[in-house]
Amino acid sequence: MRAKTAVVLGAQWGDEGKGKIVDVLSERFSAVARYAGGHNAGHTVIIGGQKFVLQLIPCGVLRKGCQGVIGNGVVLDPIAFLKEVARVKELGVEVDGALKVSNRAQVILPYHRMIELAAESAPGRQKIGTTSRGIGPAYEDKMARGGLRVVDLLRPDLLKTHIEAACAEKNNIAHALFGTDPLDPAKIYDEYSAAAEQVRPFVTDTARLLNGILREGGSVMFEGAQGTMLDIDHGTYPFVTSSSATAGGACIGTGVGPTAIGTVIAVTKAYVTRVGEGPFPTEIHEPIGEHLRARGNEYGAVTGRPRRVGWLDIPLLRYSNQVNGAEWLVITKMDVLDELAEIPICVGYQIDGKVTDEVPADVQGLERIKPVYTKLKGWQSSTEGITNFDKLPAAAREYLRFQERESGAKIGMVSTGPDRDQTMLLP
Ligand code: 2SA
Ligand code: MG
Repeated sequence: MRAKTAVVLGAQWGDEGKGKIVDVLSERFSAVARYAGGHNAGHTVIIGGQKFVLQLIPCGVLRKGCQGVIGNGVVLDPIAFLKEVARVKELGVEVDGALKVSNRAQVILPYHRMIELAAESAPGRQKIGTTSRGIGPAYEDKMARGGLRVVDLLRPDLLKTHIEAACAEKNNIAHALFGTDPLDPAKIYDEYSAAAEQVRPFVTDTARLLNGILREGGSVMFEGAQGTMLDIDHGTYPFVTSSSATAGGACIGTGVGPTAIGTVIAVTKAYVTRVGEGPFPTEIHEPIGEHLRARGNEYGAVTGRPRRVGWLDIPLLRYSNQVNGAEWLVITKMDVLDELAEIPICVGYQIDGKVTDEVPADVQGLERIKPVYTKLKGWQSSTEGITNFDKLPAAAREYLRFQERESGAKIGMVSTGPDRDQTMLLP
């Protein structure tokens, strides 16, 4: 992990504990950049008992002297952004100058949320179980070349005509398709032109900034949001988010070229969770799932939704390592398994009688998977806060080494609790 740049991302469906890991590693980096997603993310960091839940702001800003960047691949809700800035300032974090927003990032506007809410509840539409933040519709506009970028948010004349034209179109669509009441463009303009002035000091060409930092010998960490299986291309489509959560997204979403990527670190829970709809091969339907949910506090950091819980899935982890080119794994929430006598791990997929480790591309295929489990011995003692690998119970060490052998990536770090200090490096 000594490369000058590292991508830190989720290997599963998000909530792997990236926030904490980015925070721990940020000590070694001059800058931390978010490259995808928006305020649908919920990155939790606990420092000295104080809890920070960051949605848009990269976790690196919590470390004094670390430059935070919101890259062009992010969709930015200016109102949510300003609220979050105010919130972290209140907690004593220095933000001015330490946080920059890409002038090429896309802007989320109120009609994005309106359309998402309507579409999610419309009969005949596929319900994804989204976070209702307008993320999907904002990326739709980006790809359709009809979006508003931060650079244009800052030009009142452009902002006005954009909002008027967009409202005329979106109000019509939303009304025709979903019977939704129209939004008032004048009201939106007043609110967003005022917000734009407050966002202005943060805005810059962040690709230029990041490449400059690298040229001068500095180091950059790319902070992923959501997870590999929620990636728009590589995830369990259509039950995915609308951005490139995988490692390739770091280049696209920041304007730093692939030759500058030093290493990729995939964060994975010692088990698996997913929130929202969609296939989940190792999902637990027995009461033990409820135990893990409660023990691991598996509720959405942003929406409070209960997360679905499942056993560690090796084919999925291998798939994630492949798609991301991940060399390193970080295992989080080990301690949540402390009470179990034995721990099932999925080592293969049985589909229509045949065992494979290929992850099907289609939802139907994913839903036909019968996981092939192997059972490892539990350790039934507390691992919470242990910071030395040799002090872990033998069965816990074997659980980790098994993941390493089976997934083909090296475990660099294990987290044994939410605090910064509850972290161990592996020999
Ligand atoms: P969206 O809103 O368009 O991105 O939703 C599409 C799918 O992506 C999932 N998704 C997430 N899954 C896990 N964690 C996320 N962030 C928050 C958290 C979520 C929360 O950290 O807990 O508080 O509920 C996140 N963001 C998006 C989403 O569930 C859909 O399946
Ligand atoms: Mg989260």
